[in-house]
Amino acid sequence: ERARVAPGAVHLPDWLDAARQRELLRACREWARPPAGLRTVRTPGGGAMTARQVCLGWHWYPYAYARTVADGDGAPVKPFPVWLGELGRRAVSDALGPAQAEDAAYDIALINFYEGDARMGMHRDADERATAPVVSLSLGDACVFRFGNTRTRARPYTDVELRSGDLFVFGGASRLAYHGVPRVLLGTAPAGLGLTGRLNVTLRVSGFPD
Ligand code: MD3
Ligand code: FE
Repeated sequence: ERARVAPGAVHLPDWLDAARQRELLRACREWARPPAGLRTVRTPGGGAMTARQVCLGWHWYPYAYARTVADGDGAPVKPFPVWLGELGRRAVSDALGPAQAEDAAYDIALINFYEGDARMGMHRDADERATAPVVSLSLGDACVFRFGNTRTRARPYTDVELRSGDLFVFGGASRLAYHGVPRVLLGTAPAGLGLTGRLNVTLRVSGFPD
């Protein structure tokens, strides 16, 4: 059942059926291959993200976007497929209504692979220029997703369990809220999927010129 976690933040559990989850996983595994494949993201402070990432359309590195894998093998970033943009608009339409989906031209996908004790600290996604909703799709092991507020990475926040197949859309006032993944619930992936660990796909509108 759908749940509105905050204004503009809508959770639709089990939005992708088992067959669509398998299709999306298969695509993610192809995108993860080099060149411009899965990489470890290093932060300017000398740390590294524990989730590994691959990007489509635009390559994210802390804290900007580029067309090549500036912090990896230097290859051009893989193209953002048309079908993924259609999936994004369908997601926004189902979560927020068709009017919100109309001119959402999705052109960035960030795919995070969580293995072992990978997590993601509280942060805001503020490197895009457009204000269109962010679409999040989860595959594999469930996680604790922490949805915070727009002022501080600390409380108040709401913890929500995200499971394989879940859709979460973050628009309006929620677009700039702090959020993170304090833990992955290892071994909770659906038996038929063939994934150990967790994978999250976010779709974004860059607002950058081509
Ligand atoms: C709320 N990913 O890629 S998905 C990220 O599960 C990111 O890998 C997490 O945070 C993950 O930046 C969380 C939920 C999510 C994604 C983007 C958001 C929540 C968001 C952007 C704005 C507000
Ligand atoms: Fe984020």
